[in-house]
Amino acid sequence: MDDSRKHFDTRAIHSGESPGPDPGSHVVPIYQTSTFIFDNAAQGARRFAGEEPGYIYTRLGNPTVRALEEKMADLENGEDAVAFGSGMGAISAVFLQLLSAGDHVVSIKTIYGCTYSLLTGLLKRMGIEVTFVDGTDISQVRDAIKPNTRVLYGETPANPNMAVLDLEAFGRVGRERGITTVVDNTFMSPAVQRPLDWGVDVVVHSATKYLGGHGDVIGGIMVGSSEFVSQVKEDALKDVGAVLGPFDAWLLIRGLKTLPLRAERHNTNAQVVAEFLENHPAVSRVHYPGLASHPGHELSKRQSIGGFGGMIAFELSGGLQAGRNLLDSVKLCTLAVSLGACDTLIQHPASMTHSSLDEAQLLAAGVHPGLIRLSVGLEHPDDIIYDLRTSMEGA
Ligand code: LCS
Repeated sequence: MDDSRKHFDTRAIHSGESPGPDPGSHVVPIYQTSTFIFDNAAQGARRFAGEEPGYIYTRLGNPTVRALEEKMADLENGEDAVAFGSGMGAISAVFLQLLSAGDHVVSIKTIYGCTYSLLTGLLKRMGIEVTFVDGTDISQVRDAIKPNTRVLYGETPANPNMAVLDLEAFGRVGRERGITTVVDNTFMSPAVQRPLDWGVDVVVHSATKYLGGHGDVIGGIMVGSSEFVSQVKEDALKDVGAVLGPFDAWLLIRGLKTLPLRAERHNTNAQVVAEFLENHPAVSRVHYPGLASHPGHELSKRQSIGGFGGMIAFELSGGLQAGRNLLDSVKLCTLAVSLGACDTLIQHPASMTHSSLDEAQLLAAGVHPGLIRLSVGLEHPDDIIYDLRTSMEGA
């Protein structure tokens, strides 16, 4: 690494924050405008022809959105980034950019419910085929590759069962076979895990989660090579149009400045809560990579930074009904989907985030019907534990 390169915590605050045309602003201004004025007709023509830099129209680029993209490219150690109106906007754009009718995707089997339904619904209808494999066994990824495979898709830790994918091995398989590897880094954020460092080609995010960090914005980000990012901007963003608005970009820039601090607290809180759950008699199984009992613990220790993230999944000995009772009893934890917010969120994947999968698909994807998912927030851990314990014990 270049010695002059600043620490991650410093870059989260300073990257992408160049003053631009308004040198008096301490923070990046919100350029809340749909279009940009040309000095004259010739300049407009030059900008459209790509002969002169400068903004044209916010769907094609906006200074506030650009500041976010520069910050995220830096934090993920990528060459460039492009922002979207949602995580699904980013994921669908990447698939649309990389795939044509007749192509094949190898995806790990446990992924966010809408990514699963995108692959098995819309993309299937467009003539794209998918094979789902158990990503914890990298030989399954390799063996599923066909001559028409164009994308290897992974998510780690997986939503919702926290299965861990070996990023280095995944990137290597892609490189050996000349296939683009794409990894969803939503569950960790670049404060905890940087897939590009392990040889993965493209990172996608639901920026809605840890990047924003406050549960007040929907957004998406894709990070990769400058060449791929400019292709996506030219095709899958410009012509499909899932753009991020300037105000939402500004909220994400603001959130990112405290990502390193928030990640530290999410990590330590989740570790303590996972240990509490593992030792509670009402809990039959805890899925958290920070626990020695997790099959991906050693791997996660190697490929994550400073902890194991804020997401936990667990099963109760009383099964689905006990889980429903818990969701209805909690008082501090918020009963809501999404994750990565300041408060602790609790939800039931089979009937909520992954309800687009039928029972057989859920089982095949490794999602237990009674699984409860917890996004551990920034509250004092004793208060989170108190709420969970009293709710599980029916107090
Ligand atoms: N990738 C992952 C891993 C996700 O968890 C989500 C949303 C997305 C992509 C899509 O991002 P969005 O378009 O919502 O910004 N996950 C959700 C969840 O687990 N609960 O609610 C949404």
